[in-house]
Amino acid sequence: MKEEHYNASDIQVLEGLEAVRKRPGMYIGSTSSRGLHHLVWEIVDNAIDEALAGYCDDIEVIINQDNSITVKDDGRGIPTGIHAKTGLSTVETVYTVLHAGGKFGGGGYKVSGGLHGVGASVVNALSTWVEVKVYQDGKVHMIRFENGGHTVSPLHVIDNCSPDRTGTTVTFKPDPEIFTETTIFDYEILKTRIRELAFLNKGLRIILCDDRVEDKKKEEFLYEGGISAYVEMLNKNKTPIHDDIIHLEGKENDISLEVAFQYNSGYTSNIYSFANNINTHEGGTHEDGVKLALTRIINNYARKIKMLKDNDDNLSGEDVREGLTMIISCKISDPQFEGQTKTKLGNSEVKKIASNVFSEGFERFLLENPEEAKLIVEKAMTAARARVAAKKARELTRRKGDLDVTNFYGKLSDCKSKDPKECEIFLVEGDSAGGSAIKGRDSMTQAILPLRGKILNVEKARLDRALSNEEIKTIITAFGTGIGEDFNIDKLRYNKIIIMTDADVDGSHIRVLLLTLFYRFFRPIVEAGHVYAAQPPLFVIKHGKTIKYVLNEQERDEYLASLSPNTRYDIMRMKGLGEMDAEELNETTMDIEKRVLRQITVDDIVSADDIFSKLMGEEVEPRRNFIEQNASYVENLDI
Ligand code: 28F
Repeated sequence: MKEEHYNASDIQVLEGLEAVRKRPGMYIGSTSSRGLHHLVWEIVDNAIDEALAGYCDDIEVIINQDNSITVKDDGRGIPTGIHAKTGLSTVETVYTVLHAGGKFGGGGYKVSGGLHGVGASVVNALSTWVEVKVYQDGKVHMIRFENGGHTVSPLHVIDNCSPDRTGTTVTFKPDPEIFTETTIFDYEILKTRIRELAFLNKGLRIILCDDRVEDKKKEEFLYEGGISAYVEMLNKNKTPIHDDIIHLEGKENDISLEVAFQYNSGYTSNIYSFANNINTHEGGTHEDGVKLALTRIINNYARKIKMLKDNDDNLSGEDVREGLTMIISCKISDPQFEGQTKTKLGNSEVKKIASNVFSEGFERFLLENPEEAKLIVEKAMTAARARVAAKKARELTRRKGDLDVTNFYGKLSDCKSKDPKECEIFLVEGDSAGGSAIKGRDSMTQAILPLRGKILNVEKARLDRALSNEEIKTIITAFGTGIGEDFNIDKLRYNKIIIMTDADVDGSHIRVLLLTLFYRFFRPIVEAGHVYAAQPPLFVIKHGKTIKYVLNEQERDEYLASLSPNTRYDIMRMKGLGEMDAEELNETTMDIEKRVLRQITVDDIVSADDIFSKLMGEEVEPRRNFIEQNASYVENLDI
């Protein structure tokens, strides 16, 4: 190893980045696929900051063939001069000193998200190599780091460029020693977040390229309409009840708030909020302020135009949010993220500001658009009547034992343990599979709920109608969380909810109906990752005395290839859960040690909502298009 002369700042640099390599989870959440993709967001956030500062219009993200990532922006370019404090170039400082990223130093602030905004130096620490090019003053400056952030070639000019070209290009290769689960980037994950960032930053063009595939994939995301375009996309398969997408924005002492929304004829509420471009899944003060104002304004207006009589009860928050698609975007200099997954905005001063900004804009909209206003109030009042009806029906699903016991307990074979952390419930299609599951299960921790009838399609139903469906009532009672206004995830009686249906068309239909129910009425359960799909085997291969169950074609072919050519295999396609006896069902699909479960997540709010609306919604056209476009992907369609 050649003689290294480290000065004080070198040692501080190495200790800083070494700390990141020792405990990467502290800086990027985890070293799973999620953490891997987080590296991209750290770099993209820096480019977005440059766009927010008004100096960059185009960002490009390229997945290179070796799964390194290149991010380009056409901003000012990271300053190439010497950084006063470190004696290094600013570029080298930003990439080697932890927390040096803070773009505008003390004065300004980083508005884009990122986990604690430690940014570029963390990416450097967790990469086998990083190359930064800065286009400035007609020159291309380059610096290269290797092995977790060591500068191997300090910033130097490598080329000329046109004098008016400025910007920053960063290429990095995540370190496989850190990202042991995977270092392969997922195009859909990158696409989802990039599209969301384009919605949240109107007018910003972000291009995503995948150079790993033959016909190099390239998609451009640019929404002049910003979050109004987001609402338009979310409502594209629904029936709006008023034409315009309402767009409100305002700013009070350094906090800016933007809201876009449109009511549709559906019954569900799709409100998504963001703080500094981060998806605040758990809500927070921005969302609370808007919701409070929405309820107050609609009640005031309804009373003013005498649609609500003096002795009528107020419309509830749930009533005024029925059929509402809304995006809330807040930009704030010192965001406090709270909650289980750090996705709840905690700044208390935001609530009043959000309420003021929203009230002022929405009151004006209602006064200027009496027709739309009337439609919105009418919808809320219909929802209120249904809510009252649902309240009566809901009493029946409360798990206080006052339910008619035979009806409920005849259906659920509960587990002995009462500790939710270890219990799981299987929702099983049909009585015969239900019977085998009850016989084959571990009765200490596994509950079985056989589903006899079809689950109602709740995409098109209000809660009161959903509660009239026996299967749904039984499911709600079994979960123990209550539903609607009473919903409380802390009362969930099972850690895992496992949908166990056949791989055929009927089974898939029941699974989608259940997922629609969960997505519409139990979304926090899905977002917390409690919902799974069991993977019953598709084939059984018998040769000699060996019986091998495999999940799908790929596993079948891999297994067959592993057998010596002279063994005579016969392969049988499993007909369904009902065909397996208790032993087999347990062995292949239920036993915690042997089974394969697929966790259901709602990461992509746009496509999840999109798919449910298309497949389960009112409009036939979008459903036909979706099926035509996706028919080629369907395998094992078993009519
Ligand atoms: C592909 C990733 O990282 N873009 C960036 C800039 C621009 C400036 C900057 C960045 C100043 C003192 C920290 C330029 N001119 N894309 C990027 N573009 N950082 S990162 O400044 C760095 C700060 O220390 C910039 C004038 N002001 C800021």
